[in-house]
Amino acid sequence: MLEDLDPVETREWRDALASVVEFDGTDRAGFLLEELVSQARRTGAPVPYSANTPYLNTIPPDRGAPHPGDREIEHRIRSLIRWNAVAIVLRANKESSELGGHIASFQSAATLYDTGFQHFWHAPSAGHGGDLVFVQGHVSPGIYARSFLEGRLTEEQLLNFRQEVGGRGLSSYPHPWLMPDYWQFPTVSMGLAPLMSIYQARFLKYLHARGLADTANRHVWAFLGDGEMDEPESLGAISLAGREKLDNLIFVVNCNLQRLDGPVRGNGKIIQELEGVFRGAGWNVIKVIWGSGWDPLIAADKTGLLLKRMEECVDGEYQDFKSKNGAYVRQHFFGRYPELLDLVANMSDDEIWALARGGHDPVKVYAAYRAAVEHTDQPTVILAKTVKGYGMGEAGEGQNITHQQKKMGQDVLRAFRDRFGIDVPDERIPDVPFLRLAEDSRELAYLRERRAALGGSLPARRRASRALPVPELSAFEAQLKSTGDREISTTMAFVRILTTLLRDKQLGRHVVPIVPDESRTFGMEGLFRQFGIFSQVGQLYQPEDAKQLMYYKEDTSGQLLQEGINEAGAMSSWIAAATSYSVSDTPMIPFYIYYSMFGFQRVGDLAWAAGDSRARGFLLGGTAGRTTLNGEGLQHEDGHSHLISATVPNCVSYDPTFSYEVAVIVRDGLRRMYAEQEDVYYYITLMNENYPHPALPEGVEQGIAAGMYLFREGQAPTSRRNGGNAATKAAPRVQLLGSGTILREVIAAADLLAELGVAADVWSCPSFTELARDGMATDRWNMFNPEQPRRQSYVEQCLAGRPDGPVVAATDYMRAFAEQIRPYVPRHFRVLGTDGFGRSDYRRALREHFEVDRRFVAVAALAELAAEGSIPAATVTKAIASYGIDPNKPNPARA
Ligand SMILES: Cc1ncc(C[n+]2csc(CCOP(=O)(O)OP(=O)(O)O)c2C)c(N)n1
Ligand SMILES: [Mg+2]
Repeated sequence: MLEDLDPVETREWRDALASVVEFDGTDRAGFLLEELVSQARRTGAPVPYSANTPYLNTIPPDRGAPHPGDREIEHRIRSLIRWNAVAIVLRANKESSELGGHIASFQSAATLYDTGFQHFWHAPSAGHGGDLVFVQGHVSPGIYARSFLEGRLTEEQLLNFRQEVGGRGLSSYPHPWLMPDYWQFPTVSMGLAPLMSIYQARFLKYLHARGLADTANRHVWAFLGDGEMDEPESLGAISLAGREKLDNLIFVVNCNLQRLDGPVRGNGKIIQELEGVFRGAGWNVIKVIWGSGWDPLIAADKTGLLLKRMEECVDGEYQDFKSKNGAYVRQHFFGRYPELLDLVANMSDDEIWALARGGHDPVKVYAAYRAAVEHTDQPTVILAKTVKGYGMGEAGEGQNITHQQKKMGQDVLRAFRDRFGIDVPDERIPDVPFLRLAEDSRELAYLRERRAALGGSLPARRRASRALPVPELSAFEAQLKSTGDREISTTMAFVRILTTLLRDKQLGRHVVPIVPDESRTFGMEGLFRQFGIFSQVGQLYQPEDAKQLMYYKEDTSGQLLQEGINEAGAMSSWIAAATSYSVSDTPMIPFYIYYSMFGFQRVGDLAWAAGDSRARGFLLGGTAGRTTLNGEGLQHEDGHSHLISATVPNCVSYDPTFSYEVAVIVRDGLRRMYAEQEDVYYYITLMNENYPHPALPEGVEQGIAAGMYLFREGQAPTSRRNGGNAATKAAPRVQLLGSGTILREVIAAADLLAELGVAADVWSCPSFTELARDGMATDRWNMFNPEQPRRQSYVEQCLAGRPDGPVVAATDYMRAFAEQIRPYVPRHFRVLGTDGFGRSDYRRALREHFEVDRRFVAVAALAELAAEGSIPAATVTKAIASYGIDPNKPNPARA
């Protein structure tokens, strides 16, 4: 702090400012100050930068929009909701605390939600597409409590809170998978809601700009915890929201100063910290710190001492005050300075205790929300200060233990009842009854009138939208033909399929290509000019490559979403597009293509949330395969994304080899997701290795989709060993399975085996994961139907038609990928795969290193034939030697 060298002069400047404010208003005052600051900076005066404003409400008392509701009625409604929310958790934990649930978080946020429900959030209705509300996961009891009052949920459902098996109860947290007509957004994995909500808001702008849906009056509201803001994902995309001027986005951060273990910022102030961060990112920040009761005290604070006290207290102290009582606040907050004690001298301890925080004051919250929805050109964050466990008294108010508190004793419940004026007689307190509003009550009429005015009840989720006309497979004719000698990659095949879809008269508009700064990697730069890159401001510069055919074109109606180096953001962008059928009744077909290594393992939690969200769309893992993307090394070469994708129950994944397989899979995905409206999404790996592609064999489409088809039948060789007497002694035979580029090694292995007199049938297996899922389902059916004829899994059906002999599978993924089908292979079965860290080298060297090239496939087949007794073990030894394989080479899984 600089010293005040001339207090009289200082006073003159202050007075001058005060008179400007009085006669010309605050805007003029702000203008003059900016001029002065700018002038001072030019002279080199040290003008310190501060991203913060004083620790006061952003909206002064006389500036806020007045609350239009009946505050008494609203208070009574809110009190009942508070009670029922407590009852839901207490009753779920009556017998044992096995089920859990949270009380304190909702109690701190009740006014924040209620104000939205009563006055702001539109349900989808005529003339309004509906606002999108991301509810903080663990406040779900509060939301159920309101739905109960509205008559949308039964007492039985409340009693079954967190008992979701069999669909009888209410889900612990917001899960569209479990309550598909109710919850829109899964939020409880902290940090995902802030990230996903930003992209939902941006996608609404995209739909509007492209003329696909009118989203102009819709807002996205994300309710977040102050502790949750510590997740990197929470803040990771806020600069995008600022840059893109997402004025349809409102964050409400419930600053109850606590997280699970203790204070969020005991030694600092979370509100001030977040204010600085969001202002720096270009957001409109509205702080709602003090309730109306503080207004006269702040107005009377002529010396600024009250503000000084407010600013010097850290959150740890503020939390402590609210865990005590009015006398304690008088002594420890006001008591620091005698003048402040004077300020509250005529207030009782109870009155001091009743000085509420801004987030508990409907008037302050309403004014903030109104200002937020009216603000243009910037997203808004509302930082609302509250008390965690508000009203819970001794059971947890402001206490470090409050987050986990699932019990409230009789005395505490009685105190809670009295504090909120709830009508429950003493003798009924032990039952913690669920309370309804009387049919003829003013409260119920009010509640209904408010929701009717806003278009209906929320939360509500749309399950299905209109079906889209999906093209016939023949639309991808070029991909179904042989490429002859021309060598292409599956990535190139995919880009052509994508281009065909983009040009499709009916479907094209719905296609959303998404890239995280990798278009050139995948040969997609041709799409820039043809379809444009979405930008809300168009292109304010002439691109450097403007004269070229495929220049970098940004456009207000661009179709491509270029997300920059930001996989988490791009994935959230994909989720927004993939849920557009539900959120905006506008089915969209997103294709997000990225380095497969930076997909499921990088943003796995978002992939899981996408499953919960019932997202529909395509993920394309480009440059896939541990040995296929060869020069990039250990952190690029993916040999396991298929294992992670298999963990998402409604993710259907494929590892195709040939261009026609990609076409069949994409077309089948379109059919399932956009014609049948199944809630699945597709993960397809694509490779950058070039090779010739054969034509679509006849009748294999279903096999491709199911995950396996006979690609080539092994010729019964006129083997030397059999002396050309194949008719009398059948040649030994194996079944070879493969996927991705390694299928080509498998095909080559069949040729090697033929030279040794072994017949090999070759199967292309585009999805070991789908095969395994079918196998498990069949197995389960058999277990439960012991007296019925046994059903065969699809793998068994395929193999049943083939002569006996061992099975070998090889892929460019870890062994566990193909191992998934072992239970359904009732034969000798050996799996090859790429376990171990990748590294950079030629593909040939890598496939040798990981033991997945044709020679190893052939040796594996021979080894199994020997184990079966069909050939002598010496044949295997001989093959190992003749192929030049070093049997003592280090194990790649450990190297
Ligand atoms: C990614 C993730 N990590 C941890 C948790 C467990 N968790 C649930 S609530 C919570 C504390 C939340 O504190 P805050 O964000 O301040 O919300 P409040 O309850 O105070 O409103 C934690 C740690 C989680 N749900 N998600
Ligand atoms: Mg908190």
